[in-house]
Amino acid sequence: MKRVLAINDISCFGKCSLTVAIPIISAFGTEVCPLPTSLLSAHTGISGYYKFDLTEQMSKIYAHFKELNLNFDCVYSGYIPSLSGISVVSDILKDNKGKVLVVDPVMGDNGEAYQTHTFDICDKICSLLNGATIITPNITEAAIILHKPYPTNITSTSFFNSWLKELANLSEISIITGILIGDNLYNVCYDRRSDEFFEYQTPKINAMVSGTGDIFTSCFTACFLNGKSIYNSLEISSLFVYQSILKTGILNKNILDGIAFEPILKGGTFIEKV
Ligand code: PXL
Repeated sequence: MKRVLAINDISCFGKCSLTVAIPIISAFGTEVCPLPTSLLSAHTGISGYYKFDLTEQMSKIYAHFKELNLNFDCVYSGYIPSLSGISVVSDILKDNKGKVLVVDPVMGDNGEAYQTHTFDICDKICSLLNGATIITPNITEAAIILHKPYPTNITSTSFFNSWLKELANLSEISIITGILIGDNLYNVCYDRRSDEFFEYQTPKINAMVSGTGDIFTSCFTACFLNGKSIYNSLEISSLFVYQSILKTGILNKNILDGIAFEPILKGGTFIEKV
């Protein structure tokens, strides 16, 4: 069985980060060892959230993993809200050189950094990307990483080809998620190893819901680790997000309830089909 070290926060309500990564990766028959960066009552899009940083605990937990000689096939890192936490994650990534390193540079969305993500934190998160296997920024995060203005009025995914290639100076496989063009949502990808571009589109749905990036990257990571091609991994992950958003519209009257990915995961039928 493959084993993933999933470094991300626990948001107790709101469905993102570890509460998404653990079930999705597990549904692919892959073990997940969570390493929580922080504990929140709810994700930061929900006002009044309580947050507790777990950097100190992260170091102690990883030290015990080392004592146990645990081996990870993959390290997947996501939301890290403190400079000291990012330093710990940087050391863990270095300690796992040669393994599949997936870095989702969670920093912001819709052209803005998250409340918790100061300039210094964003700068340090960018330093985690160098030497990764896969990186999965959204457009906002890609613009921060590449020091480019947030683009508006995009008419073709080819606009992002140069961005993907620049991102691939840092990582073997670069992906930009959540590109809205006309009535479609695209995820685009460049594989430096084969010098190939890939993209997958799904119809746009008018619902802004948190956690879609975490679903995408968790699903892509599990697909990739289990030997699926880049295109197939992109297809499965994009469809997973699309179907979850569709279900969200049907099931949740209150958008605060978060994305309805569980019915898609239920019984593993989605994953078996694809
Ligand atoms: O889905 C990204 C994410 C992860 N973790 C926390 C967040 C967010 C986005 O808002 O607030 C705590």
